Amino acid sequence: MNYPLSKKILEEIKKANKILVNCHRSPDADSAGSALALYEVLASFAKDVKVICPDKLPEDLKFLPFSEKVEKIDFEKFDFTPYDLFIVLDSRNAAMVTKKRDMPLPKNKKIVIDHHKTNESFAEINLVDDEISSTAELLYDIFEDWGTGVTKSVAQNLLTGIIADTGVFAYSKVSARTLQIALFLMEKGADKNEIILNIFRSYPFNKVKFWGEILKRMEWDEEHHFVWSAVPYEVYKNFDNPASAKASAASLFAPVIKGTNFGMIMVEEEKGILSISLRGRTDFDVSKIAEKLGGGGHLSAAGAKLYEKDFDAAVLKVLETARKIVNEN
Ligand SMILES: [Mn+2]
Repeated sequence: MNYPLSKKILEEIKKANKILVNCHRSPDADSAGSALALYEVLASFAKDVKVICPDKLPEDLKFLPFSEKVEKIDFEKFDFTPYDLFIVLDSRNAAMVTKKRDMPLPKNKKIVIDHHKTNESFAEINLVDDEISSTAELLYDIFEDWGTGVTKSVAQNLLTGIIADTGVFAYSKVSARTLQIALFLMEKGADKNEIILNIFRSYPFNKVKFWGEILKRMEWDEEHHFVWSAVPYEVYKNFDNPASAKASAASLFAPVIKGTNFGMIMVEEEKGILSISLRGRTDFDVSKIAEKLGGGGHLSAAGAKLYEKDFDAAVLKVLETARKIVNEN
């Protein structure tokens, strides 16, 4: 038994007939892979399962088995009343689930399964393990606790979540156990090459060109040991609003510069909304900065959104917050 709560979660699932599973806003590979793996397992228990998301699943995740099951919904309009249980995956708070800033979650019984350090434990049952690489790895352990067999498609969905959330097994939360699980999933038929090709080698050309803008604007704060770049909406929109360009640029360029502890990529993705991705290079905890800005995340990968009309003021606020936290640590 990996988690004492696994049994309690299974009991709630057994009692339920109609179950909702979510993908979080701007769904990433861990969110979608986890949701679709859980979808398949719950369906194999003869449950009526629906996977809901406040955004559309991005094209580059359509290779995932059962990806057609992800349904974009508006949380303000969707009828939650027929559902007995809502299982919330890979989401640290309500806003990440609904994409609305101040909307409470529906009243359905909820279970949270997550690996974000800053998870707000907002359900009746909360299984949060911030020592684990990904929600997909956590789900693998839960399935093992349940004694559920892993099909080829469950293996593919889980391995996708693990590979994506670990930057191909590079990040610090990758343990020997993570690698053992990956080995087992590949033995079950998961196709590592297909995952790498789709997640790390299928960037649209406009996205890569946009990264050029990010790099061109990158600054080095030598005193506080970080790099940062900020792109206003007027520039972003000229590149046809490339999806998740900021997060992937952050993973690629923010934590790789000698002499720094971390990097921050800021993109005004909607007019008046500055979206920030932070990535750590050393053991400096970037989630502290994200939390101060109203966001959250992990030790070496975190994010936040600032709702601030003036772009320069928003950027300044991020820089001042970062410098303050660096000085305090
Ligand atoms: Mn995740």
